[in-house]
Amino acid sequence: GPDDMPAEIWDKVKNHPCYSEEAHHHFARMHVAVAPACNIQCNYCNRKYDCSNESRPGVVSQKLTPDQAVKKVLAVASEIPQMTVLGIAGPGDSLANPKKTFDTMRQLAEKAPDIKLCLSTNGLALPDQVDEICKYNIDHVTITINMVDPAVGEKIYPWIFYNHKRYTGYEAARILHERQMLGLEMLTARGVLTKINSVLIPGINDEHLIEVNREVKKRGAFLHNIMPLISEPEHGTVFGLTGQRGPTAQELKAVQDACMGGANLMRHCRQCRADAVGLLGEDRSEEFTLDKIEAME
Ligand code: CLF
Ligand code: SF4
Repeated sequence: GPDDMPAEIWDKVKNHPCYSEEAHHHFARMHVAVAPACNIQCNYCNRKYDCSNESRPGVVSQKLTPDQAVKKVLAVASEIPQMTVLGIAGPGDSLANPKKTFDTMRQLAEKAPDIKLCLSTNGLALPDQVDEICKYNIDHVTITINMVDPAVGEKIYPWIFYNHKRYTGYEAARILHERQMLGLEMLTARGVLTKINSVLIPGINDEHLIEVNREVKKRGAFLHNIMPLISEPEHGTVFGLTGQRGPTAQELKAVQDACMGGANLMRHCRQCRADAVGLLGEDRSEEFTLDKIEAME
């Protein structure tokens, strides 16, 4: 609340439904699915569906061009006055699609300056994009960080695509880890508020997430959102095929409790889809499909 943080930070969180538990009862966010490509592979992801780093896996969102996305945001903003935040969270990785993501953000910064801009990324491309992020006043960035040790990381990420080259195994996880830490430090230095998402994968990073919490706190992360792996074998992810299960509610709570006293925890995440519209936990995306928006004009 306003009593335990500096005024300029409170100003950024007070009407952001993900960054403030209180705000999520009153303010809505929307996502536009402008970012189809991804530059890494997570073992819990199936590319046919939304990025499960930020969004509910197993959902197919309607992909938009930047111009269609801007139209949609302006239409939603005029229908839902509580809509304060626009996020880009897939269906792939926002920063693996920099032209589409920043074209959307640039237009919105001009046409809808009151809407806060937010994005979510796996962090691999982040250090190269910090200047662009600051240029359009994107002051909320989520990085999905599932490990701070490449030996854990290689069980989660089979490969990354970086500097025109594919890396696998330990080396892939080491590069991803270094880029995530560097990106987080750079955002903190520029005053961008950061949230860290971690996917809790029983038997792989459950105990390790305490160390993740410690390391991201040290680098200035504002919030840590520990989310349960949603394992859906029918969607054919690697973890689905190996029988990797998600955590029980008690296991999730135990890891969150073990992290108390470290970076502040977000506990009200609803694992939104990449084209979500409305209050957290509410889904009004069907009211704002492209054909309906065109009919509103
Ligand atoms: Fe979207 Fe994410 Fe921004 Fe929020 S969602 S990009 S920070 S505006 Fe929020 Fe949804 Fe959880 Fe994400 S409840 S999945 S944390
Ligand atoms: Fe899938 Fe997201 Fe991982 Fe990319 S970052 S592989 S879209 S879960």
